[in-house]
Amino acid sequence: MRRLNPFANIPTILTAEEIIKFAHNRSTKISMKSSLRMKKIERSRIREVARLQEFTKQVKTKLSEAVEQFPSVERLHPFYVELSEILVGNDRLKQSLGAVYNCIPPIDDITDKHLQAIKLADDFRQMKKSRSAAKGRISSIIRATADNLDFIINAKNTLSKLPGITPNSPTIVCAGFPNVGKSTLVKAVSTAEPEIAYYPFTTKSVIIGHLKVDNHNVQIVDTPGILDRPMAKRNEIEREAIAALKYLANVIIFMIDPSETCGWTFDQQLNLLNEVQKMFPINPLLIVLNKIDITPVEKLEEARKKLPKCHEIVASEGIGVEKLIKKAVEEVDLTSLQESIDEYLASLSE
Ligand SMILES: Nc1nc2c(ncn2[C@@H]2O[C@H](COP(=O)(O)OP(=O)(O)O)[C@@H](O)[C@H]2O)c(=O)[nH]1
Ligand SMILES: [Mg+2]
Repeated sequence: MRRLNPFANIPTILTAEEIIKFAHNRSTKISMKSSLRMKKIERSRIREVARLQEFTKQVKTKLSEAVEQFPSVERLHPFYVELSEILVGNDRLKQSLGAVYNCIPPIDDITDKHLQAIKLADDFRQMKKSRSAAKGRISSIIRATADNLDFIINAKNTLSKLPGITPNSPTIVCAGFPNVGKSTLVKAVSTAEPEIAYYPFTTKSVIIGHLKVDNHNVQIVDTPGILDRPMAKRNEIEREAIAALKYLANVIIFMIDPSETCGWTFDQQLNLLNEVQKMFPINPLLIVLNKIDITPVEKLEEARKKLPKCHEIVASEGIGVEKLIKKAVEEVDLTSLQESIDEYLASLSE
């Protein structure tokens, strides 16, 4: 199964000073095995040329790796595009990547000119001077783009912590107030070890459970601190981060605790349900009454009256959960999910 946080496997990106130091170390380690019959000055020339070439090669490799190994925004799953926009800003990111890449042609120019000078020089001191002048000028170019490299490094660090999603699996997202039983449900149905991942603007981690329904790998995502309190208490950025879940949730399970032992009244829970429905108008949503084992009959009757189409479970006992998950997966339009995945994968290999 292909798990996908497109930012998770970017190799280390070096800062400007690290690149300079790394390339310098490599270039000074170069020792040329030249024939002893050769004149000393020619041996020096070969060595100076090789050192400058090595310096340039290492610098260029580090710069282009930073850019090329960073996934391009156009090819990201919309879930990550949205989060990358909120967390780092896609325009600024593109700008920084472009700026780093644009350092390469002038570095080539400087290298060519100074290699020429080394080739024409007629004493050792002149050669050495040309080599260090080239390194100095190249280092200045890299230092001038230090902010861009720092920006890319920070972006990588932030984005690599996002949850890895499997784009070809139906994804169920759990919502509802704290203590209604969301984590209990996720634990009850997950067969593989759940993953724990960071989600922006919450202090808690999201938990992604994995299970199999018929032949499908299904993910179930518990989002503590995200879809568990009224939106009025959120700032704009938090709301956007929550809205990004619309790309992830093929179906939402909204859990209600009619026993009210969670500490929230039934009506408060209905209000949150309304908000979540407004926030995710497109995503299919199942309403679930949990803890019906400890809900007084009259409260249960009232809940059923107000929510005639809801499902009923006892998450802590695993009662009704299998049927619920089956229903949830039925809500997912698997054909169109497969089509959008095919499209997405095709765009990756373009
Ligand atoms: N009686 C009863 N307790 C439950 C049920 N499901 C969850 N709980 C309990 O409710 C509490 C909160 O559950 P939890 O899954 O942590 O809620 P979350 O905050 O929504 O993730 C825990 O003490 C659970 O054991 C249930 O179906 N019946
Ligand atoms: Mg929980």
